[in-house]
Amino acid sequence: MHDDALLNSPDPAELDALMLIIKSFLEHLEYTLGKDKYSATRHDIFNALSYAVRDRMVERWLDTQQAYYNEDPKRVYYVSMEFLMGRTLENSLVNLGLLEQFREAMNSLGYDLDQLFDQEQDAGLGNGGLGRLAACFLDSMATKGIPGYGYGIRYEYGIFRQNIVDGSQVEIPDNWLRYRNPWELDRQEHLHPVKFYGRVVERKDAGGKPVFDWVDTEDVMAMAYDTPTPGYGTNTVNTMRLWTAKSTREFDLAFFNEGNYIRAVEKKMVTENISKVLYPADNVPEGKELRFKQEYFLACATVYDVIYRFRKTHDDLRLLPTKVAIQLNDTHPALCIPEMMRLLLDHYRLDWDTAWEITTKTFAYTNHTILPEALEKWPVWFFEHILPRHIQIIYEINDRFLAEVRKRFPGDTGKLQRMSLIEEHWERKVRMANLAIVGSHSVNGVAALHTEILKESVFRDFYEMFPGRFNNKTNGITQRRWLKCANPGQAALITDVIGDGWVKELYELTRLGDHAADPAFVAQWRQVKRENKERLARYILDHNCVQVNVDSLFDCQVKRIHEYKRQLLNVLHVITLYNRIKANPAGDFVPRTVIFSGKAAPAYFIAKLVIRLINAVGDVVNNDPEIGDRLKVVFLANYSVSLAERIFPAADLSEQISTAGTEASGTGNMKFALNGALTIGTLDGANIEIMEEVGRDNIFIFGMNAAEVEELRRKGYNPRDWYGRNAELKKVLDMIAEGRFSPDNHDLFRPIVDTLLNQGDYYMLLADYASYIAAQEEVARLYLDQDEWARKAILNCAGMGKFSSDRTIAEYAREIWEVEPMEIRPVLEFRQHD
Ligand code: 4GP
Repeated sequence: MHDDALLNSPDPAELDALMLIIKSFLEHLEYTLGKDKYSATRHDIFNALSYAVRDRMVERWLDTQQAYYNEDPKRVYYVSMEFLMGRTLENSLVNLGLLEQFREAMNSLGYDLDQLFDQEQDAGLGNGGLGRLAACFLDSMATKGIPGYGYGIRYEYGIFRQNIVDGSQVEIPDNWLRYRNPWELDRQEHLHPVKFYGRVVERKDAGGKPVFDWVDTEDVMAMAYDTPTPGYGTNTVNTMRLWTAKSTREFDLAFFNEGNYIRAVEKKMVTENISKVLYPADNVPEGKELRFKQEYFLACATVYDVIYRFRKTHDDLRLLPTKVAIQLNDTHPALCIPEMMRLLLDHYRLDWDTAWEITTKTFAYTNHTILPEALEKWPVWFFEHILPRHIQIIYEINDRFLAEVRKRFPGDTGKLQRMSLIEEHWERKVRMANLAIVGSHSVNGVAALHTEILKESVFRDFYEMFPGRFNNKTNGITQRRWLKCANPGQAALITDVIGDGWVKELYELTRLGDHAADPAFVAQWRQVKRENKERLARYILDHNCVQVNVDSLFDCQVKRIHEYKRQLLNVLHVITLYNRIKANPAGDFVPRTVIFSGKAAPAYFIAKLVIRLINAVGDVVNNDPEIGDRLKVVFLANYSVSLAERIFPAADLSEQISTAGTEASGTGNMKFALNGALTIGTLDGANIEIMEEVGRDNIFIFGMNAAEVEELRRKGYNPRDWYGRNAELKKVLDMIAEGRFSPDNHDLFRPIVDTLLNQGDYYMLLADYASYIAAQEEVARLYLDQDEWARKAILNCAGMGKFSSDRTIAEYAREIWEVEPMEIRPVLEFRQHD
């Protein structure tokens, strides 16, 4: 043990605090884990430390829950099929204000805290932007003192691990709970039944009113696991409650009595499958029965819990909307709407109008994508088979709603067809977005442009009918995780000049602008960036065996692999650069390291082929001695929150190059700019608002805007025109098509070129190519002036105030939820917690 630091500590109170931490850690190591210094692994040390941290969180957590119980504020429920939390230890220490104490305590025992952080497995219970947004929102709700809860599913397997084998993505199951999850507490007492299948029997009650009994169901139990979510610089610790599926009985007695023990156990296993695995698709629905059951499982357990909690202190359900706001994170949890109706009608026996008013005043819906293929629709027969009572309720909602539409727009049958909750094609389907809009009092998009597109095209009919329902809430990110923890060098530098107010109020960063002209500050800024790049370069060498030049421009595109995000356009640029160097080997080129990272949905053929192409291009470029370190291409495997935390701080250039009108918002764009990268991007999603904040001179904008994309599509877009007109582009596409990057299989990448030349190039890469290349030339020119580049990077960071999720949450709280922040004071009395 190295206890010198401890012994030298001058302040007795501090010494006490350190001793308590050490005691708590050692007790957990011994009593919780049953280990001593001989048997403890690094992971045991991590777990014991995490328990010691959790203990400190639990005190404030109970205080917070007690205060909610006593003061009965309006509560917010953020319901989401995904929470992409990443790691928890460092963030908790930072939010609790205990980082330095724990660092010192662990140091005195001979442990390096940063190394222990790396022991933690990511909680990867999400695919991408939508799930990560939910995680940032939990941080901001607690920080802003909003009485909030996250409700989701505790998948046993989160998003798959991505390995790259011979250039291709290979998916490995993510068994994240194998080494225990020290942050959660199981709540055996919160066990709610969830029904499936069966049939509905109609009868009359004593007063002659119809009663609907849902009978002969197969039931699954939903069991709660709670994770405390602490705010920064407050006593508030909120709850994320995740449901896990348990069979109703340990054994199915019918089988058991027949002596069929194995069948009995099998049945139990099948039931528990519901919470087994996260569906790994981003921005597209998975039309599988199991996914449908997962969505209902979440809806049913959550609505039950919300009403149960409300009824602990209230009898009159009509008051529910004054005490409860439920935000639906996309349509995935939209079954909450008919589920609440079912409880209010069938269980609490309210009349339809009262139940409907309570429901619509309680729910609000956020849309996260306008890709038409991404709007969820479930076959009516799934409902008839699995949720027979819910489809009756949905029909009734629809009948009443369409009657209103008819009244407002007489004779407009097109409108009726488009707005109906039921799509009447050969397979009848329930349109979940229509259900979510009709059943909510608020519908929001996640960036200004996105909301305009919702109002003007995707949901135009609904906007005409309910103009007041639509509103925008531009996304944000938490600066605690994405700057303070991820980039301690830059965070410290900023704090040196403007103080640390930015950690709670990101608009404070505006004051950084004054320092952009200070040469000493610019030099320090460049130094921090360089150290971050060195760190990433070491990671790349360790994981990809590629030595990159830290003086080169780190050009990064990290996000899910999707055609609309156009990683392929970036590859076309890389090959263009390669050709230019090859054509002029003695020329002067600004050296670049192009970094890609991201997962493709396992069934998404073209996206996986793009990963292969990136790696294949890397093989050629990285091993060409004539190219040297002027160009390198690396694909970092297994993009995750913790890998993102390494990449953002080291980036010079942020690639946000989706076809205008396709990316709802993006949040990676914000993380990059906050970490001092310049953006090259289209006028899409939140890029537009980033441009407004940082100034047109400090961002590289290229390509068509959303209106121009529409216009070209209307006129008729022929990608071959662009191919024929641009010799460099033609050469690049020919090289891919002819197998220049796949010498052993010449046709390997032909499908990629086919999507562009023979299948219409839906995302219009070819139309934007020339403008993209020109913008990249401008990037390279600016990079030659390192001080000027750094100055612009500082101005980017200074302009990020708007993009804190604290601002976003404050807007939701004020404009949608109508909840007030609440201060939590420590209480000492016996804590009562639900
Ligand atoms: C994503 C959007 O693609 C992204 O633009 C947005 O920033 C994010 O949601 C958060 O709002 N959508 C998804 C999805 O992740 O699965 O639909």
